[in-house]
Amino acid sequence: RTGRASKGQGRSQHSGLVVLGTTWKDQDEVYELRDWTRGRTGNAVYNLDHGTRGAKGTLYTNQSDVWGDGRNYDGGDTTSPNGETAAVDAAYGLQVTWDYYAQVLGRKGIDGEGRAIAMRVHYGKGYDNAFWSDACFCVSLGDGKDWKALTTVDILGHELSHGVCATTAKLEYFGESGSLNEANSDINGCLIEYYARGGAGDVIGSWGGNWTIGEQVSQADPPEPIRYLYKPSKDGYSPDVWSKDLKNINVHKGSGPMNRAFFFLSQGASPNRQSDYYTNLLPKGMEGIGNDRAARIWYRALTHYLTSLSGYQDARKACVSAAQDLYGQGGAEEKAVWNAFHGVGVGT
Ligand code: ASN
Ligand code: ZN
Repeated sequence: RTGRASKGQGRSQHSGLVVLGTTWKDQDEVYELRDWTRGRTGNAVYNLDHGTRGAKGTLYTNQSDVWGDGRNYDGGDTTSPNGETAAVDAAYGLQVTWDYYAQVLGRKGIDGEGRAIAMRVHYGKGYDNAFWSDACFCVSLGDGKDWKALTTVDILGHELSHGVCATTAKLEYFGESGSLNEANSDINGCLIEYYARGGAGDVIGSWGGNWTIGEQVSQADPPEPIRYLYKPSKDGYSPDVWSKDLKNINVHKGSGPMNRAFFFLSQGASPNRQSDYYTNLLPKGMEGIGNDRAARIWYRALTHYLTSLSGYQDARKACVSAAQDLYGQGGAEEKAVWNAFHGVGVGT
């Protein structure tokens, strides 16, 4: 390593003021947006400056250890070509994802062995998406056009969790396995947002964790999330319940029933709650087991039982086995798993 680990101050767009792991380079007298406390060779953030090529782009450096301006970059904002603020959000989202995997799930980084991650911001022009790539072990982030900069905690947690899946179950990105791959990313994206902010965000638009993805990048008023885990069909496309047709739909929609099963597993379902949070498939409702236990069950299923072509039935069996391994046979956790899958039409 060259340079000394430092703690910078970040002024993010989506997460307020944050502390960032940075590096002071004595010989160049600059700070780098590289975090030696996470990632064997330092997790780092790079500027693609609206390009789409080049393995990494330019590493962010700064004269001071204060980064970004905290502005709200609406989609289509072209005044921030090299804007550091997107880099702050990218660095922060990676940090909290890294810490969630370490502290909640006992996993060392994305690949399990602490391999460093590159975050590439300002990908393309008005690019309205974000994506993970196995080839570069990196995440690429657009500035958005219809959406705001795609650098929120839930979206970064989603993309980085594709890297976790790629180094564990390796769920193939089509059919039911692809839907489970997407669900793994949505589930962990939400859990990471809760981990970072606590649980006060149930109401869309308020600060805190919630069971939607992408509510912060919406430019609508009130905000319209990209996906709803508690009731996937609220997006107008995704099914709430499994069916045999599911294997033929887009993986970002086929993820719906698994997302909802996970919501029930964590939060339960009660006939007394608003109908969006309930299903007639669970006429008496069910008890949830909370985020941490649900997270550990899903993660054990992903790392010990699911394989590249697993589908929904396999996911149910995997979660039952994982719950038994972690919490004992016939316990409340195992029961919650059976109920949660039953609530989306998988198993009895
Ligand atoms: N943001 C999308 C995802 O992570 C990008 C894609 O469809 N590949 O699933
Ligand atoms: Zn995805």
